[in-house]
Amino acid sequence: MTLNEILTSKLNKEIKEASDTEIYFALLDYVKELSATKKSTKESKKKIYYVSAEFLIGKLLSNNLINLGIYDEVNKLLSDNGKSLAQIEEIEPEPSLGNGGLGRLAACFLDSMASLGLKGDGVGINYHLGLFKQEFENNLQKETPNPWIEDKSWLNKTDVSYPVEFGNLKLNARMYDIDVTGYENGTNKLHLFDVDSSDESIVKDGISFDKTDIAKNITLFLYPDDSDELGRQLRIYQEYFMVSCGAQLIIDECVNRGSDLHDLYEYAAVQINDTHPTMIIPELIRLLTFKGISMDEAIEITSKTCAYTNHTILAEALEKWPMEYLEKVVPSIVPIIKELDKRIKAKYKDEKVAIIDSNNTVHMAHIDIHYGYSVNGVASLHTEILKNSELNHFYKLYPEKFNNKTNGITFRRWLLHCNPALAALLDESISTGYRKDANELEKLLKYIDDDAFIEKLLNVKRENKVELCNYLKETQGIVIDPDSIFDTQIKRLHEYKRQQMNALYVIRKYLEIKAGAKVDRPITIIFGAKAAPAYVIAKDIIHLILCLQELINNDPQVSPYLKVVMVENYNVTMAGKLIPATDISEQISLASKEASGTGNMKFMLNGAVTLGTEDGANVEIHELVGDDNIFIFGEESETVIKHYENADYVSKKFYEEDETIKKCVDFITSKELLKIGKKENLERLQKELINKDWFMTLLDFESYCAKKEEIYKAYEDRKSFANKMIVNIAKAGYFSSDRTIAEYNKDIWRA
Ligand code: 26Q
Repeated sequence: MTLNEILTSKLNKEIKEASDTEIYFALLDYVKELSATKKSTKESKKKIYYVSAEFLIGKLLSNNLINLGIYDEVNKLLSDNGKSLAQIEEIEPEPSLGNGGLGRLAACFLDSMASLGLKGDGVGINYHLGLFKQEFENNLQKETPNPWIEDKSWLNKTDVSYPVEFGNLKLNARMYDIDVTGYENGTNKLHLFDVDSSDESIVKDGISFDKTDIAKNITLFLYPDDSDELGRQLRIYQEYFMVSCGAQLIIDECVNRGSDLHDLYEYAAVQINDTHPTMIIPELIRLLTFKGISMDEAIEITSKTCAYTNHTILAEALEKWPMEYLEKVVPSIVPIIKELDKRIKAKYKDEKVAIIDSNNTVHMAHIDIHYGYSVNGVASLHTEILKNSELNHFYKLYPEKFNNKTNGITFRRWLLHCNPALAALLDESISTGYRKDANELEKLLKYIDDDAFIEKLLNVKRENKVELCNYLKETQGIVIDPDSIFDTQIKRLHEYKRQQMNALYVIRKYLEIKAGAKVDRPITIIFGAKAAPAYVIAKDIIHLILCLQELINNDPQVSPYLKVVMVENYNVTMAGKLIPATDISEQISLASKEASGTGNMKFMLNGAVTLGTEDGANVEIHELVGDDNIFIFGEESETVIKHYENADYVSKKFYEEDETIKKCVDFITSKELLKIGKKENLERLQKELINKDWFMTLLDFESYCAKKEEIYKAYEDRKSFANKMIVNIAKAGYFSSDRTIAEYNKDIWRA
């Protein structure tokens, strides 16, 4: 049957006659049927289980069409019938099953495992409402639920179900599967666990709900507000729910494939994505002993099966649970955690490596490190910091376990799908080999100084900017100039990522323009960020940015030269629109704090030039592109770490001694901003910057502003800037998640 015949028969009418929604559901159906037929190019005894509380998969239709090799055909068929695939994509809801980097990484990894033909499935939770949807009201963030599951969706309901026992209740879990299509390869699965008793109607007034009714709420939200005790306990319910189902699934599948469980590690590799799935270690041990295996052997088998990835060194993000919570919520694994702790205490006297500390708090990462066979960081600087400072005590015990796996991104989504114009230019310039082997992008280097190519590349960028302008005008009513510089910072709102530093630059520029300074070319500074609902200062930073947006964009003296855009509800879909249109990629975290970053890689691949600190994977980008093709500023991680050790950074000194800094910080509570914004929020933020500034914004502010002026100036030499874009694209091959996954497989999984 031709594609036309298939769709027509599913629609029961001609494509021309069908609505976009009908076509979306017909395609959904067809993609599911087709993906079920795809077999992997490889066979192996071992299967990888990537266990993660987050899978930020984004919309799937186009991604699947690309991976199945039918994108062009579908696109053409639809446009021949007067329909637009882009329009149809708008109908698909975005599942927001992740917060940011860690969840998006898990999604890229699933894509790469399938694309490399590895047997590797995801295990997670089927959150009905995922992460909240962000709305702006009175220049403040407001959270609302984001339902994404429709009668027909990418989820396939299965008959697989497992009992999960908590202290005070027993739930019956059901498995739902989403197909993960490989690029010209087989299909893997993302297994998402859920309960039939889940009840969205308990959500009232924004995103608040009864936190005690576990049977109804356990799969409602991703990381519910954990500012209170019940929220934290709900997180433990969720985590155990996920890993108990995962462990039961793994054992069932391995037995079906021939394991006698004594050899489980030959059939399964379990990757623990940050500490959230840590309880899979005691749970596997519990289930193995239940099957008659001795405690000693169960511990050994589990240790040879599980590997741990660390994504953060921020103290507040390292999970520690009071023993009394675990006793209440997950009593069946408490004796095992105590046994694991006892064995460590017998071997090592150092309190710092204990699983249960003297306050009776359980350190989840310590379980992973002692009882997993691999510990990896996500960029070289990050891994070095883990080895030499954060986890140094463990590194001394187990140097052989530590390894680095620099993050990566899937080029299927972050180039082929989001930037078809650039992909087409690459196809015609270096042919299509880069689609399978990202290193072939290096062939682009021969176009340096090639005027004809440069013109085409700049045209692609301009077209993408125009497209974004149209989109922002339609959806948010914001008018921006495609000939301005698009300078973009999109990521979760966190003080260490320093959106506040960028906002202070905006103030500085505004004041300069007000004072009569000339700007050669208009600048558009774009932000996109969600703040955790309970993170007060992060929400104050959003408030400041929104107030600046209102002030500046409505000031006729300034807005022709400077515009601020804060996009609402920043998500994967929005990232796909912003990244191809960006000239300057803001990666300005305080050195040592951003484990890796992956947005930095997406921007680079799409021909944006980085303005950044020597942090996370920026360091590796810098090494690859060289000094001329990146704009680096700020103190380096060693200096920063020393400041923390010596506790000698005093932001107030910078505020008092630097006139420009003082002016910019003072402006936060100027009469202009107070007219627009809320005094309480703006004052709180200002005080925080003057009296604490934990992430040293004022320390780097001068060098940031100077570099920003330098990159804006460099932009004016269009040819030389285009050469920088070329080098960035050409060197991005290293950051393909296919490379990352190949390394995980070679060094850790060995599947
Ligand atoms: C922990 C305890 C209690 C409540 C919440 C959490 C929690 C939730 C989410 C801790 C961490 C996260 C997410 C972390 C994350 O996204 N880290 C990012 O991971 C990316 C992929 O490796 C890196 O590129 C980023 O640098 C890192 O910030």
